[in-house]
Amino acid sequence: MRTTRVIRILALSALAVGICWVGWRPDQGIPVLAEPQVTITITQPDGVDDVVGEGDDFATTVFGDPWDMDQSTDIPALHGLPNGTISGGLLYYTVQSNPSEVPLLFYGFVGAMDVGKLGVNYPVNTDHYRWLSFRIWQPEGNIQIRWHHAEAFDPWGITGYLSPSPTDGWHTYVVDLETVSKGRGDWEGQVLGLYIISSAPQGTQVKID
Ligand SMILES: [Ca+2]
Ligand SMILES: [Ca+2]
Repeated sequence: MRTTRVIRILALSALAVGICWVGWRPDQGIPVLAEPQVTITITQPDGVDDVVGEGDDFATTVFGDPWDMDQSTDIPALHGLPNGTISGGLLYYTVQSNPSEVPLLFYGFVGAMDVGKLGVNYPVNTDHYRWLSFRIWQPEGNIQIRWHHAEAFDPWGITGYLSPSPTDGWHTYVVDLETVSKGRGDWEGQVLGLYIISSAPQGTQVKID
């Protein structure tokens, strides 16, 4: 779903306003007219039922396929989530004895053919993409984001537990990966692997929209 007033899609996005400004200085001796000051009043958007366009979302821009959990190809590397399924626009999984790792972007296998939507083929430029937003239903436990800088586990980084802690109901997290509290590493350089980590008691069922 591409609603924009309420963030529903899973997206790693750039939030940047680029301003290109070209100026010049007139040659001396050429008169310059003084323009009266102009006051601009913005009447729309006014904060009521506003709809704004989507930003530059990594999966949409790079893969042409947003992480909206509408296709099985959204999370192709479900080997990291053996009980995961995608159905009806949602990703479902059940936490096992270890935390569940949702591979939004899998870095690839060293020594194997790198084919398809792998991080080694399509790394995330952290100078451009820094916000991760996702809607998740996880009744308890904790959630972290982990990333990898090579076609291997090392080097890697991870956030601290996201706030607020998950509760019984849907919640949309919007994480600034550059400034969020880290458990290790920094959001920098090229990122080849990106995971959502669900820590919860074994048997906890989780949904991501
Ligand atoms: Ca999709
Ligand atoms: Ca969805």
